[in-house]
Amino acid sequence: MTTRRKFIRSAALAGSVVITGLPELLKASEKKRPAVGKKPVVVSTWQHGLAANEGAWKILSAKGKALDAVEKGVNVTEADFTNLSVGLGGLPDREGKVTLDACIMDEKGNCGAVAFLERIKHPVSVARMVMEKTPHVMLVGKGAQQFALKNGFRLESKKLSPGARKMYKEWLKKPEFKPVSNFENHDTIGMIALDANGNCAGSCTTSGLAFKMHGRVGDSPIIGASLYVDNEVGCATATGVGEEIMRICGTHTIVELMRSGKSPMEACRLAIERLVEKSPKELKEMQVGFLALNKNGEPGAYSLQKGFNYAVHDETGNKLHESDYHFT
Ligand code: SD4
Repeated sequence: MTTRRKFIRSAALAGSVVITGLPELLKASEKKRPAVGKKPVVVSTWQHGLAANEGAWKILSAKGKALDAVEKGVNVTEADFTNLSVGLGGLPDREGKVTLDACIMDEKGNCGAVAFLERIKHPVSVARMVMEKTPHVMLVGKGAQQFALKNGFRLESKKLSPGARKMYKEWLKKPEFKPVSNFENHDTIGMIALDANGNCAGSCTTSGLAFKMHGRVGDSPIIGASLYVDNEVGCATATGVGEEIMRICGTHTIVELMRSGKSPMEACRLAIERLVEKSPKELKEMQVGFLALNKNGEPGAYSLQKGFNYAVHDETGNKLHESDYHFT
């Protein structure tokens, strides 16, 4: 028997307006719902998403779980020591320390996160362990590191990557903090996926804003800000200036907009508009990019500024797309 909840959901996914609960209309609306054709599919932020998607696709194409795909996918980016915005190769804070933030969420609403974590190569995998092995959602700093070490992770070197060392030295000549619009076309990686069984999951991992204050944590480990998954509706992830994303609980807002019938792109656009409307800050120099995926496997994105791109891998291949944006 179809419940009212399922009816609202199917109408929302079909992009139609819910007018009445008549059983006849209900059937018609369910028939009109687009075939769930594009699954599995994985979507991730920025150009580095292309390589990460390949990692995720190995799992998705073998009918594996979205949760495994979003962990293994972003592990590829975390392991790339030349990447200046994700993992231990990332740019440090103003004290020269690389501090990592990450989170993960599955189709059942389970979630885990780590923040302000030092010297661990795969923060997203520690986040998954927090989700699976503890009664908590988030561990931070020393406690997160101790938990990781107790659970088989290795303490890595304190040394900055060559690229990060060079940029940090440069920055020290005139040390002022200014969030940049986007950095060499890559930044935080957020990944969202729908697997062959129709389940969603997502992950997000970053070294955070370059040259931030020591102890600063952004949106990336915050469920509802950088990442949100609701298996009835879809999922969303975020990149950019975390302080702005947190202010509007960005990805939770997007998932709720999709629940009420908006397409992923519309939902991301409305969230960007909300952010512009609510922010007390001058946003012209800042970047925020939102990325969403609904249960039909339809992705969508929107950003504050030009330049945000995202990678989509489905059965037709792995391609980079440019996002539409607010400030023209
Ligand atoms: C943060 N959202 O720490 C992350 C990093 C990022 O542009 O995406 N920077 O705020």
